[in-house]
Amino acid sequence: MKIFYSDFHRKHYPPFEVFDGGKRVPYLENPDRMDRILSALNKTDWAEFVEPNNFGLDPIHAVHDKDYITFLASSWTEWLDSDPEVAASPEQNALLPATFALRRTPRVPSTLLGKAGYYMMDLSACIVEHTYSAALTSANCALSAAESVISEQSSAFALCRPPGHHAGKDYAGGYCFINNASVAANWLSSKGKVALLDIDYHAGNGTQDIFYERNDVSTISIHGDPDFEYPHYIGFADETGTGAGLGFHRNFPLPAGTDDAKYLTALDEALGMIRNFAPNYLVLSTGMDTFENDPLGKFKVTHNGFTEIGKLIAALNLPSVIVMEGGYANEALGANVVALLEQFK
Ligand code: OKP
Ligand code: ZN
Repeated sequence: MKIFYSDFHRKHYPPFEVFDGGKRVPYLENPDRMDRILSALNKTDWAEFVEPNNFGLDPIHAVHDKDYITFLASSWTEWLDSDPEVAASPEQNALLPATFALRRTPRVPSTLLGKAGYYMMDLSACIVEHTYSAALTSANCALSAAESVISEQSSAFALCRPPGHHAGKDYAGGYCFINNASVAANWLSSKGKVALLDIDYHAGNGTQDIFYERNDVSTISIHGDPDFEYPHYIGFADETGTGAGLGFHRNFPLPAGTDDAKYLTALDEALGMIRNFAPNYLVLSTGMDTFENDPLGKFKVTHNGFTEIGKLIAALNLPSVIVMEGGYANEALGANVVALLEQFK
């Protein structure tokens, strides 16, 4: 299986993030995650690593607001220029706003910090020097995997970092800046009908936002109920799309403690909907944070659970773009990714 990956992600490693309660903690979405996955894949006899191609900005702008992308591109330098303390020790700093656009008005602020609060949904999408380039490279991994799925009509893995599914048309959040899976799904949608299934533990709010009015890309997310879980404001069962997209989005909010059996029941229902939609391609937003030991999750999916999840999804028999999202139990991450991927060989 082709694995699209670039080492460039290492240059995006913010020195901290801010947890609930205002606690500054080490950045959980760290390069070590990739090292664990790489070493597990290297032990298989089927992983073929490929550098991503550069698709330019057009496929990114096709999904994201242009001014938002410009903000990502220019904000770090502006942040350095605006604050001598940041310039004195850039490696200890990150761009984060402390004021947010409450129930967003259409007026885009003119200042850097105004824009930051407008274009960010939380305190975990920290921008540092190479964040924008790393996010572009990550999106190029997803696009390259999509291109390979078209040319080979078989599945490919985009080993993306930073992840993407929380990034909306014009906002960053939850370690995500560019919505890799959505960029790939939108690119694929010119070749056929696309189903985008999100199995990350957190609701794929960005993906929901991007395709909410469309019927050519059907989006489904299975996740911790936003009644108790991040992202808190989106991902509820009654959100099913709007306009032409009505009925083409589905959320499966599940309770804390969801185990293999309960997870597989929900997955089976989601897969039934995908079969009804009869897509030509599948994009799989693959988060491993449903795992029982994940520090950010409250589900109880086991290692064997990921094998079963992989089997059920692979049985759709669709050429699939498998896109890496979250998963923070680093010591188990490699084995869990391999367990799922093996079902798609
Ligand atoms: C990204 B992905 C927890 C705060 C939540 C953000 C979580 C982002 C998850 N105390 N911080 O979907 O894996
Ligand atoms: Zn997640």
